[in-house]
Amino acid sequence: MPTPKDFNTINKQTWCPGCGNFGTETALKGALAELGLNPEKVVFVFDIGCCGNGNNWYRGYVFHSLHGRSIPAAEGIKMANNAEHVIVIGGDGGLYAEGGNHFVHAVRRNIDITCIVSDNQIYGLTTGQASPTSDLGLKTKTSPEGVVEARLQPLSLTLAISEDTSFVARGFAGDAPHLQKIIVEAIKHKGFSLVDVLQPCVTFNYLNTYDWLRKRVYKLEDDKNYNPENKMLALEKSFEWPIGPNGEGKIPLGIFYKKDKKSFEDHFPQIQSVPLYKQEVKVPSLAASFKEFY
Ligand SMILES: Cc1ncc(C[n+]2csc(CCOP(=O)(O)OP(=O)(O)O)c2C)c(N)n1
Ligand SMILES: [Mg+2]
Repeated sequence: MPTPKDFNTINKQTWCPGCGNFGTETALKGALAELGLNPEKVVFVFDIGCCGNGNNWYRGYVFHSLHGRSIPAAEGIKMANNAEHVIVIGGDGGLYAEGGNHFVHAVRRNIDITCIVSDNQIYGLTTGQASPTSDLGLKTKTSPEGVVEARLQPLSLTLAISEDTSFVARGFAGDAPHLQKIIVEAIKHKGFSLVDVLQPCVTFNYLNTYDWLRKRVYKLEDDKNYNPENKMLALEKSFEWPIGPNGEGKIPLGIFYKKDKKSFEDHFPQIQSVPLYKQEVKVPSLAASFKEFY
């Protein structure tokens, strides 16, 4: 049986003490071990950012992409080898801003990738600029008077993208056991799964701290009437977010929406029994065509 430690490398993390990435790492490695997966069955595709630096501390097949380009890399990997689990780990900047276009189309495509967003509501690695999920009024290096743009609601966006949105969830890095349960379900889910993780950035985001989040989060599943198959209810819940100068309001956590749908790679009969990378590729000789240009 694999253990979370099997996913460790010999390197030591350089995240700031208390960084939310530690909670997410504990939950994700715990989820993989709980699912009985060995490192050679998993491909981690990291975006750029503090979260992306995890590429040094996760054992498995690991790819470190460009900023905002982790999703297309992951899609290519999944199509080349649909037998393995592909997990994207990126930031709110990389996945909702620079890579927002790729994110939208991967959701629409419903390709079988687990997408874990380290949502610290700021650009961490570049030392604190506003991101699409920064709260109104947050003072950063790019918003010295406070953010004036409306916050992107990533869960609402994902639910609204198309009929093929199939798994939308949110966890909190300060509650790793709960986050682990969500990630287990996300990895088991066939199709694109979003796990937005609220992750305090203890160095640059002075507003959305562990205390601030702890006071506001609650679990959807605590309400026995919550039905994660009801898309309109999920959409309504996805807009719940604290507003106003004192951050009045609550933040739901858990699986907002889940629906079984055919995933992108399942539409291709050619790769159902043998993954593409194992198939013999017959490359026709181009010599005759090139002769025309001699
Ligand atoms: C195409 C491109 N644009 C900008 C950068 C500079 N850059 C590196 S990390 C980063 C911010 C990362 O923020 P986020 O994605 O939220 O990750 P975090 O560091 O917060 O985990 C930026 C803008 C880059 N490396 N590549
Ligand atoms: Mg960030």
